[in-house]
Amino acid sequence: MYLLPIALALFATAYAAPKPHIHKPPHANNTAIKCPIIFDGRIPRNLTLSSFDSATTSPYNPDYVKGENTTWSSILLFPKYTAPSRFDDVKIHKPLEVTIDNRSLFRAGQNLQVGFRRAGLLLKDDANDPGADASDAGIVTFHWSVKQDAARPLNLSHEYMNIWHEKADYSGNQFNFVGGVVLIGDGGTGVDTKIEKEKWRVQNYKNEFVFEVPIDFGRWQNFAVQLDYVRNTIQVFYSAGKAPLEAVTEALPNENAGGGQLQIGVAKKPTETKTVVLDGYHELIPLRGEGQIYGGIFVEKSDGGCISV
Ligand SMILES: *[C@@H]1O[C@H](CO)[C@@H](O)[C@H](O)[C@H]1NC(C)=O
Ligand SMILES: *[C@@H]1O[C@H](CO)[C@@H](O)[C@H](O)[C@H]1NC(C)=O
Ligand SMILES: *[C@@H]1O[C@H](CO)[C@@H](O)[C@H](O)[C@H]1NC(C)=O
Ligand SMILES: *[C@@H]1O[C@H](CO)[C@@H](O)[C@H](O)[C@H]1NC(C)=O
Ligand SMILES: CC(=O)N[C@H]1CO[C@H](CO)[C@@H](O)[C@@H]1O
Repeated sequence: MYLLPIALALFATAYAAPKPHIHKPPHANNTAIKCPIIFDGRIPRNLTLSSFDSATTSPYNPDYVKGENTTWSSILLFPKYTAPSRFDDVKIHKPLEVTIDNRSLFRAGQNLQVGFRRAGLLLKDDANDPGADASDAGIVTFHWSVKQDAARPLNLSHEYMNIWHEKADYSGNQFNFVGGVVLIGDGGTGVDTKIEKEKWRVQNYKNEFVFEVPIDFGRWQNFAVQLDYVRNTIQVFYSAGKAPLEAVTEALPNENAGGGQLQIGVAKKPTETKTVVLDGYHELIPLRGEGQIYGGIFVEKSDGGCISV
């Protein structure tokens, strides 16, 4: 077992906190989205891969969180045969795939952090400082949809932490969205069985599983996590395919303080590890060899109980 807070803190040193500027929320009501959008991470159809290398054209921060000497245009893909997800407007948006390979490495000082492979998108206007943007106050719902790429499968014998909201001081996360065999030190069993590994799970701030569902290798799976910063609760919503989301937990007690940023992408942890960050086993991943397809990424204002389902 390793000490989780240390592991997470080191994990976070993969990048320095960016200082984005705050825009007015965009407006889009031609989908199932019904509440004011704080951040829109959906991908306009006219974006090219190189759009993600520039802050003027990318919905995401072009500089973080990616391996040394790589560009987003060499990490991302547009899946050719994947229809847009529930909260994407088929006329306007398209899916995006985040990939990892052996370039997905970070350095802390002199040390290469060989324990994990990561490519992580940050919404361009999502400031790290607590209270610096509207996604850290009131009631906020974080939405994303995932689909699996049969040509670039994740190796679910490993733990994948693909979405999380990380506190501004990197001392912990308000929630995580994880797949695969979750390491013992992260609240999992570490047991590599088919049932155990082929699951998505949402973890609360203590890494306790509050929701789990089998990974669907055919359809989109749509997730939403609602944080109530006033009452300090977390509630999870879910659906598969085009179906409306349903609440799959109550509003459960959680520790939501600390601000921070939504992290979106692929973070593959090692097996046979003590530190997660600096040691452990990884097989060699071919160039863009593993991928996670995303759609419908947005953050909405849920004050007064508003939620898009
Ligand atoms: C995509 O289209 C929008 C709306 O027409 C336009 O504002 C934007 O500049 C275009 N982006 C690119 C990268 O062409
Ligand atoms: C990135 O490029 C620098 C300069 O060429 C090189 O020293 C470094 O080893 C490269 N990093 C990786 C992970 O390949
Ligand atoms: C990644 O693997 C390729 C061979 O597939 C190798 O040429 C390259 O040096 C490796 N890069 C790193 C950063 O390990
Ligand atoms: C998947 O990961 C396990 C655990 O690290 C490893 O033993 C296995 O070889 C990997 N599978 C592939 C196809 O790389
Ligand atoms: C982003 C946006 O314009 N949201 C609006 C969508 O429509 C509902 C009412 O149906 C408004 O309350 C939202 O502000």
